[in-house]
Amino acid sequence: VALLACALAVAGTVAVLTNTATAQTTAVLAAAAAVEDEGADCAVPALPDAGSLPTNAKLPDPFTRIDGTRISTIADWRCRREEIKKQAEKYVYGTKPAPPANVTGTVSSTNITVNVTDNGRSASFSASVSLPSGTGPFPVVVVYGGFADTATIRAAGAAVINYDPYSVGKEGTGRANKQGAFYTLYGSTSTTGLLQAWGWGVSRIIDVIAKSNGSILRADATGVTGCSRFGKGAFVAGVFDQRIALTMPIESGSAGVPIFRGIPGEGAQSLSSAYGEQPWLGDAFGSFTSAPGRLPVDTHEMVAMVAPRGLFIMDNPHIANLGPKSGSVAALGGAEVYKALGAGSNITYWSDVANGNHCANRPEWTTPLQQNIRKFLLKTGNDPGSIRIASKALGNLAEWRTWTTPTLTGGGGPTTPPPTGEPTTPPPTGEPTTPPPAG
Ligand code: MCU
Repeated sequence: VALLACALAVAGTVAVLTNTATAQTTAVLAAAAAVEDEGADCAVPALPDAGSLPTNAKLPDPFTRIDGTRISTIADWRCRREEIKKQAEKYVYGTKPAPPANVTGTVSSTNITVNVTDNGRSASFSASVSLPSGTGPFPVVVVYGGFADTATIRAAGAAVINYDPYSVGKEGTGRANKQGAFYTLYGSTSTTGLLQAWGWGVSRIIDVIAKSNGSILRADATGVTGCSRFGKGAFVAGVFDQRIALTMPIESGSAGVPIFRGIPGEGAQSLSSAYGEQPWLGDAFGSFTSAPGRLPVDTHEMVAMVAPRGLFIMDNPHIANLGPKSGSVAALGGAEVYKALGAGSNITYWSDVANGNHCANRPEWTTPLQQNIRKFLLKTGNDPGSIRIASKALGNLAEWRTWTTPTLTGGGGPTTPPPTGEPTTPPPTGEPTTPPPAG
């Protein structure tokens, strides 16, 4: 029933604006990294088993290392981020394998094929490509399952790759019988969940684009988006591949952006429901569904892992099951890391929308969608991000943290924005704008 509702919702009309931006030269803000994981060389302490973790009812401090010390420089973030990555893999999503031994494929103006060999096994998948008008090579937005405003994406000047995540990780299987290209390579009993597997597929698409001759698609400017379960997936793709320049989850709900600890009484899908519905999360998350306070990480740190790259979180304040208040707390918490890295203007969280239908195409998002594509993919714009939370779906970060946001010194952090690229408008202060409730 939910899927049918989603399918009907995307069929709605789309407000399309034409990109009128001129090709001004703008310093590149928060260029994506050239590699999937810039911190792969960082030493991360051994992580305890799930059963011996302490309880912390509040959101863990993103700035405090596993050894208890706090980071003090922007450059320190690179290896702190690697700690969060390892925790997120071990306790939440499952391991994302290191880049495979061999990735080949083809890119045409209508299709992309991906062949991967790793672990002595091979698997393939493909996806269709829709180019915008104009002359390439074009930046790419990988759209999961068709759930996004693809007309606006193309009108803004980016190509759309129509990615079927189920070709990489199927739904409807038990946890011990996972299927799809990822599990062909890494085993049907892999404890890695579908969200991570789907993101792995996006990473392999980027590998193929990078190895192509670059005349059709650009590998240095990839976006990713999707709605609902595919919003969960798009979020996780951006968290675990630092080559992704723009991450755009839509109405992701539990197991997506909202804090796992969850605002009591909000009515969000429970963790046990999300964990049990499909093997989206890693198998290890089963220990935490009724004890999220024992998680040493929460989703504000997944938001932080995307920093300082572009992040545009779209949320729906009208469906309590999506946990939009818990989503706002994740965004506000993660935005503290963006600010500490000097990239506060690179995150947008937007739940101030009128239409309550799940996965509807929304006129409110057309302009910020275009602005984000220009800024992070085409690199022809520099509009600051904004935090626009519908007042009825506003959570209170202050109730969720005991930590303060440090002033990190120095530059030279991973993908740090160059000082010349600073926007002229002040970045969001973290104080959400709360427009009057719509209707
Ligand atoms: C919000 O995403 C999911 C939700 O977690 C599921 O419980 C429901 O069945 O499907 C939603 C969805 O993916 O809708 C398209």
